[in-house]
Amino acid sequence: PQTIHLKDYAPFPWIVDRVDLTFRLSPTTTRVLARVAYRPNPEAGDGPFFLHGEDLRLISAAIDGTPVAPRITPEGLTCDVPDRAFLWEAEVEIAPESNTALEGLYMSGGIYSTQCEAEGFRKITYYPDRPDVMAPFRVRIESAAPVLLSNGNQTGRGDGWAEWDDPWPKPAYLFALVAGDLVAVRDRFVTRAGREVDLAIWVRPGDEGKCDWALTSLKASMTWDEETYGREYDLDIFNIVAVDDFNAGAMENKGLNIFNSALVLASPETATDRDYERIEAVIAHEYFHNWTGNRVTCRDWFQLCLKEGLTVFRDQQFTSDMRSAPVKRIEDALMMRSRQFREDGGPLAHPVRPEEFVEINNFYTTTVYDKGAEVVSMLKRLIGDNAWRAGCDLYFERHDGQAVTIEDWLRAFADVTGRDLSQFQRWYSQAGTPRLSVTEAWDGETLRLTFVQVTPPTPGQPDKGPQVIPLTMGLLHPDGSELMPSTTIEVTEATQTVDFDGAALCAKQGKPVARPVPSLLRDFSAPVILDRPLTTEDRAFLLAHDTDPFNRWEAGRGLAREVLMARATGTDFDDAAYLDGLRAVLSDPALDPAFKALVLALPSEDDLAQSLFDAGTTPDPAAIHDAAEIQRRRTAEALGDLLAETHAANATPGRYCPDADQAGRRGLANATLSLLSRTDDGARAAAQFAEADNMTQSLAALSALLNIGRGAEELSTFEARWSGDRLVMDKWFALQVMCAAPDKAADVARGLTEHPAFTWKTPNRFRAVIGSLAGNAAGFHHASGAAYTLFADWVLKLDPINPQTAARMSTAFETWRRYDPARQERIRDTIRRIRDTPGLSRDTGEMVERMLG
Ligand code: HT7
Ligand code: ZN
Repeated sequence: PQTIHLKDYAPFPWIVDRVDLTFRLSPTTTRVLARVAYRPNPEAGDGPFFLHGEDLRLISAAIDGTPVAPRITPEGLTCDVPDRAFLWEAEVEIAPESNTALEGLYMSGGIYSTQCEAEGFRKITYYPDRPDVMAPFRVRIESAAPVLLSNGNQTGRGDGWAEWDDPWPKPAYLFALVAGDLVAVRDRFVTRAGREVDLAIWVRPGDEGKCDWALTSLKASMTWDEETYGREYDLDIFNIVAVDDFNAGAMENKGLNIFNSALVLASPETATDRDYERIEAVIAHEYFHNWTGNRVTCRDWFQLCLKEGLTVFRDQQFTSDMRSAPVKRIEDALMMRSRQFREDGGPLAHPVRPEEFVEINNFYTTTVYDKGAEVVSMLKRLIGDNAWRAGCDLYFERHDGQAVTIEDWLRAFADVTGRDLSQFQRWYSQAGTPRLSVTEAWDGETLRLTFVQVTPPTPGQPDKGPQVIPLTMGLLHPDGSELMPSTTIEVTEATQTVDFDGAALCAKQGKPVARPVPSLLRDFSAPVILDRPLTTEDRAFLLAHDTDPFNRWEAGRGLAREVLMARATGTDFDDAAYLDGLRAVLSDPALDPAFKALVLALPSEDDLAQSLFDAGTTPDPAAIHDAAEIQRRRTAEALGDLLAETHAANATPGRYCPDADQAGRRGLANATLSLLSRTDDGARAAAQFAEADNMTQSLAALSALLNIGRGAEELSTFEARWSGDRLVMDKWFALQVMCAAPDKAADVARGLTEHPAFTWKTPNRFRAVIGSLAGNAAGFHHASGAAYTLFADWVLKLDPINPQTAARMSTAFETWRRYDPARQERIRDTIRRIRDTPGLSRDTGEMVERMLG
């Protein structure tokens, strides 16, 4: 397969002035007629007239009405064309019903739907399917289906047809069409400028009652983007459609967002608090793309982080504003460390802006999205809020309607601030997580911090230069008070020292002179690994006194980690400081329940495996699992009464509402319930399951029971009640695999693949069973190797049907080099088995080659 390089970028030699598409829909023989007005691009060099096209049956092609005979290959066609403006017409035939890859035009539960990002439009018609070719689209849909939707505004509707006009030039990846038997839940939004926008959420009949939250979230997003960034909506209609078969979470097609139904539909009985929060965030994310992605788009797919990193950053800001900012920051840091650091430290590491790819779908990664958002966040932190807003305004004003690059993005901020951002740009070009080591020296007066930054080699990048690390920090007096306001220092050198006049700071606060205690990387101000020798006492001190919520949580996390790492490696360790810390946090009435729940949660087993590996120890997944289980029991025994009180006080915060306050209280109650089950034999969990009137409490109770090896009866009750609800049943499938004991996980998953409701071609169901197996760390890495085999068998079965999802699944093996020789050999043989399978897709092929290195 061909590797595409960023350095080879060249503009398309023609400009597209207009696209007119007519669809005659049929499940097996849809006809697509394209009329496209081309003219030579004066800013591009010469080149062949090449149009992308895959799996299309060309019926006819003509230029200015004269039939032509293009040369067709599996990737597209070339044709001799005049050196002037001309009208291209082509008719093709496609079969949406047999499109199981879910790219292009496909059918999901009888509904026609499209997914064109990144390169799906080429499965609909012959076209320059690249993001820098932008054009206005008009669409005519002919079909007996009752609902016919496309981008933009509807301009005509008759019996069996509808016409749509999108006036905003867009790349083909933002094209969308939906047709089928759908019902709308409607609302209206008036923009700041007075534009009246009809909002509609389209769902399968019967799901109308589950759209309120998505609509509420959409209106909140529209208001927030006006207030925070001055960005308004620009069409008269905003449609969202929920479909069941979807490779990802959602898609920001212009004026017609298409969503995985799991990220739209919610009712208290069927969705958890976590689902509500995700729906709110993803609705916002796709809406925010209207400016960051659609109005200003990417020149090429190497620039993907330009829209995704920025839009994730914007949705994170939105969630912080709607809910708790500290809790959101901790959750984002957890996500970075568990997923992105893992990717950055393994064979799939790549820069936020990659420089080569085989299959672009493989680069919709946590590095591009989440590290991309962290890079945006650092930029804002470095230049300050006012310059941030001015730079964004300039970026939108300068590039509206254009397809641009990271250089264009950074230039807006360099121009606004006069700053040289060339070193900052390394965050986009260098892969790997910087490790920042800090040492302290105190001479009775001055506190000297010495920073050393190293970014380890990653595939194709042996040497790295130092990066600009914004390090937000504070200093605490040993009596627990703050000695100075939080400040951000810029670490830019490989080795750098910073001095603080500790004596003067103490004197200024009227305190006796004493060695200050630094609180570093507050608010997780940069995506780095902070290497800092802290004692248990230091951690306990910071947990008790730090005013930065992130670092307070971090200190508690550090205490938990040292206990678990010691236990997992067979070292004696006193957990008194950890338990005292938990006691203090749980008893503090001033702390947010959601924050308490985060402190109570142990680091995940995968996280611990990575920490041990980073510390030079080979992780043993079984020992890590046992260490965590033992600690949960010990915590339950030591804190029993306090946990019980906390559960009782928070479990039923009133009539169900998905807001942050109630969700935080339920989250805390459920964290305590899980611990209490270790000592009450599941009595409270069984009672909660029996009484729960919402999915959050029902599922948490079931999970608590399954985690202690009980809950068989409740599982059956749950199945009987929810067998008709596909989204709830996904939870039922996933929970059983996630909570299975390590030696049973593969068998549980295998058993579920034989369940009549295991509709494996639906990505949500596949992920619920097979994806969850990889999420059960001790089960996945069980020494028998049974889970590796089962997992690979299913990836191989899915691959010819849906390569995109299969490739993504295969990344479960990316950590294989962490483990002992026996496991390494097993996993390597499994990856090789996948690689050597005849007919393997380009998607999965690229992933396994990269993992083998
Ligand atoms: N921009 C979208 C990314 C995407 C995608 C969505 C659905 C199916 C396949 C997809 N491939 C890429 C979603 C987003 O980030 O907003
Ligand atoms: Zn996005």
